[in-house]
Amino acid sequence: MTNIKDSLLLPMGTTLDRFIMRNQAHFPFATGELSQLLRDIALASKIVNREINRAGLINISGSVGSMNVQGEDQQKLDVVADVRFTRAITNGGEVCAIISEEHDDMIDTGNHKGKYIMAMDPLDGSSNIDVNVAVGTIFSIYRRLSPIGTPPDLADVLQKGSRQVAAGYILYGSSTMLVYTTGHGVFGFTYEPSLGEYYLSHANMRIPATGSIYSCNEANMHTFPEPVRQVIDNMRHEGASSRYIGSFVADFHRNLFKGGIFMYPETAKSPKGKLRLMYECNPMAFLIEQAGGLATDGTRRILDIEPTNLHQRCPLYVGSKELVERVVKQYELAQVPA
Ligand code: P6P
Repeated sequence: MTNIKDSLLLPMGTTLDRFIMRNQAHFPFATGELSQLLRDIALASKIVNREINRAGLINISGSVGSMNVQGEDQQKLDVVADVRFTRAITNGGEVCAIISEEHDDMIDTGNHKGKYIMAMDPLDGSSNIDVNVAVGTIFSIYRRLSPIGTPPDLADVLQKGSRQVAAGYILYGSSTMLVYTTGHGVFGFTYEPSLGEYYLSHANMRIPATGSIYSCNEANMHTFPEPVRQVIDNMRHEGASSRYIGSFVADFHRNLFKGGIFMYPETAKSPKGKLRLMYECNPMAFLIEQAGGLATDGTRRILDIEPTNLHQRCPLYVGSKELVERVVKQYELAQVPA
């Protein structure tokens, strides 16, 4: 019996639902709404996961033939993911307003008694789906500022990242993982599709203090700011590896485990950087700081940036503390008058 117990009868572990319930006391104003909101996100991710896994079998890959607010070619699965998350979050009733990469304006969900705001990139890296590369969903959650029972306003959704109450991502990769924080550490859950459950697989995730991986699109190297080129040059001389999947969630997730730095500087093509503050940079900055890392735009902590536009972009350097500090140091040196 012992052998069977050692191998076949291992406990399945803690489900996401049970983990959320056990840690509800951590959540500010713990009256269950944030717990329910996290469950709603997990539910939507299970539906999107199923549709991504079938992408090659049903006519859901490729482009819609229209552009999103970013001027990017909208993929069918971008629209599918946006609808699935927006519908699940709206039906859940806890969120009064949503910002989505796929919508020009703030979405008023009609849940005016909802206490929360959500910003999301429903499917980041979606152009990679046709070639079976990992993609992800990124979400960021705030408490509303306007009185409960009234319609949400712009001030509710334009809050700086340090005011987030939760943030996370779902990585649809070789396995599907949901990684999130509520400000009490970072926790990773792996999806068991045969049971339709997320199970706690990585508790209190911490990024190594340094690393030997840098992630950037080296084709833009010649237009990177000098401080960034200096950091990359130094890492190359130290024997670092360049690893860039072109799917932010996947690059971020690898560096979280192995140590490293993801860089998307301002470039000639994206003079303010490419990644969006509200639903890419802020949530990942919250996560990385909770995991012991740092996130900056070169001169400012990402979480301190006061947003002025729903879809504003900013340069992003995020990852191991020692590596991000190198970028900050090089920018400080560049500021020193000759
Ligand atoms: P580039 C995907 O479109 C994305 O938003 C991120 O997932 C990824 O890190 C980045 O853009 C890739 O951009 O300019 O290197 O192709």
